[in-house]
Amino acid sequence: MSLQALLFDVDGTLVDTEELHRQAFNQAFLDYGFGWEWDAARYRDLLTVSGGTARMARHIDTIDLPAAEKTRLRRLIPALHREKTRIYGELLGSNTVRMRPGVARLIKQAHQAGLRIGLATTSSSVNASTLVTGLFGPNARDIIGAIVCSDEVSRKKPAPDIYELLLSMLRVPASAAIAFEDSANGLTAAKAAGLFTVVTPTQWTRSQKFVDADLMLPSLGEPDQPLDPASVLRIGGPCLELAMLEKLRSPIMSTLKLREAKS
Ligand code: XBP
Ligand code: MG
Repeated sequence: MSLQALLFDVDGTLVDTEELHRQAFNQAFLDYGFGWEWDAARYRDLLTVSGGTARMARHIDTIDLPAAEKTRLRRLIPALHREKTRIYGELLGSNTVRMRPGVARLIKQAHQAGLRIGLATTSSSVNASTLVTGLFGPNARDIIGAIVCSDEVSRKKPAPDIYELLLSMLRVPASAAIAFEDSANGLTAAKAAGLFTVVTPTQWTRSQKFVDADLMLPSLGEPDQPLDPASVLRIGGPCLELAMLEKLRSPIMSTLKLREAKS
């Protein structure tokens, strides 16, 4: 079935925002008088947990405190996450956030070719709408056909729910769409939804395992920011173009990839 939609994860794929999230978490901890500071290494570990509230719960689980104190702190998570989200919104407003290499170019190519574009994020809807308006302007929804956020599904990534809902909102079968992700949880979610998935990790997720990625690239590249020789060989050009995707996702290419992986 011909390609009808491109589905992008947000944090780490559309834009590299995890540093701003990390700063927002740390500022919220400070505002609450907690002596917690997530440095880059700690945040990289905690990013294996999807969703800020679950991430904070995991942190509480790992610190050495009496059970009653942990219970008290867990009760504060919703308020703490609202504070973090407020601060993150301010950081989005005071920092220039650009799409990762090749993303704006590929979305434009796809939109002009009549494909539908969807966003699927584990982040909260208030973050996603602030970001999308900042990136695509007031007419963002002319380009982005649907956005699904964590608060709209019962199970976050790595469950497929977010991608299944996005596909149904775009009225596209999984066989006619391609997902773009940066994390192992996101890849698992997309594959469980039956999607051909391109993974472009960031410094925050590079050490994660991407076992069944259909295509791994450092980024989507740009004509003036060509990819590394191995990636160029894999996709047949200096950066990922819409025209390449049809061929790359064909069953023949998948078989060849399988053979390459086994050799
Ligand atoms: C990334 C996440 C989010 C953000 C933090 O989402 O896992 O939790 O790190 O945002 P995705 P929240 O890569 O799926 O876009 O604090 O709002 O969860
Ligand atoms: Mg992500």
